[in-house]
Amino acid sequence: MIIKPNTNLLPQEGEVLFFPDFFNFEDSNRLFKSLTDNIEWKQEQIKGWGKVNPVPRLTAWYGDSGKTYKYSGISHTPNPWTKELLEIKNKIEKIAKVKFSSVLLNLYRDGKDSVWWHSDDEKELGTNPVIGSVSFGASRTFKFQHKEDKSLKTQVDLTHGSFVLMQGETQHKWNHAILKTKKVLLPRINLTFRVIR
Ligand SMILES: O=C(O)CCC(=O)C(=O)O
Ligand SMILES: [Mn+2]
Repeated sequence: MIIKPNTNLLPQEGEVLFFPDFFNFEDSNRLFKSLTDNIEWKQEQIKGWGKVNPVPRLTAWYGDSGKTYKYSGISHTPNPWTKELLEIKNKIEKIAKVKFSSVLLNLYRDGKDSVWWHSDDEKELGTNPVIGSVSFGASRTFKFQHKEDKSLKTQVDLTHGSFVLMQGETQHKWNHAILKTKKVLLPRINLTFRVIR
């Protein structure tokens, strides 16, 4: 499917705008390599049903000092912004028209890594949060499903250098996921920029 930049992927209740090739190929390659090498990637553990399991991806948290954030039961204290992260943040803020205070990074080592159905509706993000999502590396399918009417679904392939802006009621009305796939053998990095109140 060819998607026009700046059109809403959701049929109702929320806005998800997709910008493929937001970063050109050369910048995308450079940023993918420097994030792979220089971010402090961590293997977090997640507790549930009396068990402790590794989160199925590596993660890192960067942002303004003093903004801690709970995600999947884990409390994160951010690392300070790096030059590359500020470069990405400055570029997407021109479109998002907000100042992001933090970023959660995910490194999916291959198709076995994933993020299960959820929405980013933690109270620290406030009502109708604006979330800017940037992807580098292997393409992965980003799926949406409406929280009440589960027959409402949509999806988009998040390609190298693409940008997704999620806003309005998106996080309150829709869940999203990156599901496991046998087809992807290469790594992907995703950055979700957030405004923590
Ligand atoms: O990897 C992605 O594109 C999505 C990541 C995500 O939903 C999250 O970290 O909250
Ligand atoms: Mn999310």
